[in-house]
Amino acid sequence: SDDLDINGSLKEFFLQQQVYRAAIKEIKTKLEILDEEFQSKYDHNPIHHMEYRLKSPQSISEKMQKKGLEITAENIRKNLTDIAGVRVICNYLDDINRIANLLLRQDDITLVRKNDYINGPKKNGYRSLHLIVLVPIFLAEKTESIPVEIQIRTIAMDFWASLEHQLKYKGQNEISEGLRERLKYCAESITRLDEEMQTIYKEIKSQECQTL
Ligand code: 0O2
Repeated sequence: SDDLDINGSLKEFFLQQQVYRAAIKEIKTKLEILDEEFQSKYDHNPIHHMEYRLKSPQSISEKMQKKGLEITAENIRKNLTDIAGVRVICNYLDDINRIANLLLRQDDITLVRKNDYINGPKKNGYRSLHLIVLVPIFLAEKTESIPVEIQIRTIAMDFWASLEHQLKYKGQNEISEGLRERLKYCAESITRLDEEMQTIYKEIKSQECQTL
């Protein structure tokens, strides 16, 4: 019947989606375990919250077109490393590297690429730590290494990135040079806030240690 007449590549695409969803679950669980350990050992949660997304078929095909590649299951798998996306929003600046390093030292995680937009922010002021990692997914008949893009940032960086993303995509026109400068200035103010909040946190913690 028509219902069973799924064409080969579409079927493969749905099967792929399932492994990308599994990869998100694996990363999510690993990060939750680390966060819970920190909570019980140090009474501190490095992670404020996490967000997850599977790239939509429409954005997959847009990105493939931009790269000038034919849309086949194999090409997608080989060329797109951000189909599975996890965003980790941390409380403090130091939590970002702490979380990244603890994840990367796990035996089954392979780092493919690290983009440190915190030590080297983008020209527009964007800051975040981006990791592309491979995580093994154990299926019935084989094991697949699946790429996941992990964006790690503070609450403050996330606030800026969310609003900047909306402004960029909402407006019909290009953002003027003057407004771009002002957005960048906001990003710099946020950097100072993040540093100050980190310092305040450390001072409070060290006072607590002295009174114990
Ligand atoms: P979406 O909708 O978030 O998925 P790539 O473009 O991924 O092949 P690149 O340049 O290495 O290659 O990627 P990058 O810059 O490391 O990471 C891309 C993702 O980071 C973007 O995903 C955004 O989520 C985020 N990002 C990067 N730059 C900016 C920025 O200037 N502002 C904001 N708000 N977010 C940014 P996508 O695919 O663009 O979109």
